[in-house]
Amino acid sequence: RLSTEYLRALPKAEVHCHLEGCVPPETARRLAERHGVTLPAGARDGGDRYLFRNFDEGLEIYVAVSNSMQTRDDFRAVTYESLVAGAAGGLRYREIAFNPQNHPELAYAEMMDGILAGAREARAEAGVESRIIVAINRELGGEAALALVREVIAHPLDEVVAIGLDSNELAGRPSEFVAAYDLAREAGLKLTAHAGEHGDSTEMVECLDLLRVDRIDHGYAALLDADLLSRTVASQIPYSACWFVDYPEAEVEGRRRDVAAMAAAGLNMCLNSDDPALIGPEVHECFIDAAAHLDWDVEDAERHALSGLDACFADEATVERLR
Ligand code: ES4
Ligand code: ZN
Repeated sequence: RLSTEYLRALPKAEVHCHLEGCVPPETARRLAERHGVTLPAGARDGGDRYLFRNFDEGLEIYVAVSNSMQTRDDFRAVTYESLVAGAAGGLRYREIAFNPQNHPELAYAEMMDGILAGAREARAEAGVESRIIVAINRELGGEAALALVREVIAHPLDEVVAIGLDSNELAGRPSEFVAAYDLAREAGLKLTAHAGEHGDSTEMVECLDLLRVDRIDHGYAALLDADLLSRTVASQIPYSACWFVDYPEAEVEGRRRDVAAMAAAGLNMCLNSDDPALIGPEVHECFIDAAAHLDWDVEDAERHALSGLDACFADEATVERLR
């Protein structure tokens, strides 16, 4: 059995991690107090853990924590601290998604400036590389998404590599976002989207056929759709799977089974933390738990640890340097 020291030190890359899900409760409470934001009880009463029983409650905390990040320096500090925390567990590369629409009090350029400053500090001090995904909140609809993509394009930045689509999968079908994805693609951005975690495989097919995504975030519903499964095994489009779920133990077991089945089916899959502070485990803890449950040997561990680099949207020279 692989030791935790080995798995912690192993250089790892991940591509599915939400910035606002990287804020520890103590930091969230400090920011909320500073800016006069009321956090839900689950963010106030759990000490060093967030307390929630299902995805909706988790998302409610996520949005409240997002609302507590209101200045350029809040973004700088959260980005810096989250990357350093990852690097302490062997993280070498992270693609960070964030939701500008959940921070209406701050201009896009200011948020980005803070995030990129934090990323630069973490790169210099902890040797962790990063890129940014601007994530669309699907609950706010296609028009707002299009406006967001226009804003992204108006502020071109080398570190901003892609757009994503997240928040409640049951609140907005991918087909609503065709115009936003077309515009982003024309501007040279890469495309990813959450699908097949809470929604069914038809949403994943829409992501492939209508949004023409370069990657699928989650995607467990492919296991229930033989056509989609064989299609994506053949295409080898990357899936960014997440090892832990945020709610009861039964669902964690189900997730472990899904991830194991995806790998066994031959999908091009990498392992990610999703929301390390909100859910609890950092990326190295995902690897420690996965190694134990999937009975990895050294070869398996090394392959999984860098599979995020096969799925990532950084330039080739950066990827080669990290390999
Ligand atoms: C998220 Cl796991 C997940 N799914 C959708 N939206 C999200 N935002 C933060 N974490
Ligand atoms: Zn996610």
